[in-house]
Amino acid sequence: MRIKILILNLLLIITPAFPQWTMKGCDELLYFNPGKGQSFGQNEPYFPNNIFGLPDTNASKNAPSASPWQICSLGLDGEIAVGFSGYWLYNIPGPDFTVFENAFINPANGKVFAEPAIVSVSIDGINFIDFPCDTFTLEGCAGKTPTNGKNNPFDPLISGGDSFDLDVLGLEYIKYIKIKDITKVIKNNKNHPYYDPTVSGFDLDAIVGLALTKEISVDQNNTNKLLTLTNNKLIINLQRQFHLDIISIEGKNLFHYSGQYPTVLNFYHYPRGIYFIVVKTSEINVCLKYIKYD
Ligand SMILES: [Ca+2]
Ligand SMILES: [Ca+2]
Repeated sequence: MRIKILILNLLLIITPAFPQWTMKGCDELLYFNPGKGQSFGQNEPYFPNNIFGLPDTNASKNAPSASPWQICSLGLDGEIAVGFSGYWLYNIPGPDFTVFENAFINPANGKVFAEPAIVSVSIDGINFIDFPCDTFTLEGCAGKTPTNGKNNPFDPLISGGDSFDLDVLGLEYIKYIKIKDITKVIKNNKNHPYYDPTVSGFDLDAIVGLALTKEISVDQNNTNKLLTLTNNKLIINLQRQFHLDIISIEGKNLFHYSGQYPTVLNFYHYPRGIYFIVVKTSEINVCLKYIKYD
């Protein structure tokens, strides 16, 4: 069986020291499909800057963000996907990103006014994997924890919002985050613990990444000095300690290798599909994306 490896895209991710993570709010819109019943903050001049960057600093559990300059309502069943332009989000110990909605404590009944959503993540922006979300308790969903806008938005212990850990899905790296409104599970069920007839859909304030690494596109020939990917072999010409991971299109770590000498790795036994090869040293992160087919 003849196997060809087609390099579709070659990316070089460089960090001055490893690990050194960037923390920031999302700043890339992949797509937005508004739902029904609400159009607050969905258009210019508010959108999409109202969901980029950090959460509303005036938001609290008693005074939720209510400005179209800060909030975009997804509407019932609305869906939005965003990313961090030129960055990858990595799985570090503990939470990896936080989703800020404008949940608040309803003074009339002391309950959280929740407009929940399912959170999903993706490497390619096409195939998304859902975080488990209990539609009754809202455990694992976004949109149930108020924002503490005066606190550090990069500290999940005090920032408020709902934080997510890629460990739950067994993923090492992602590029995109999707928010899908499921507020109808509350609105249409009088027995729901969060029931409120006035809920109208998830209101997105911000999504903050806690471990991002910048990617820089480089000429393929330059990268080939360090890495050569040909047919079913990867030749690594590094003369120092390195770590290599092979990541599936779903973000799962298929293989890990540590070494310090020039090495040849065979991939002939991998089924056809899209893979990512991440090579790290003390100074660089290199990520190769390729399609293998026969
Ligand atoms: Ca905002
Ligand atoms: Ca994590």
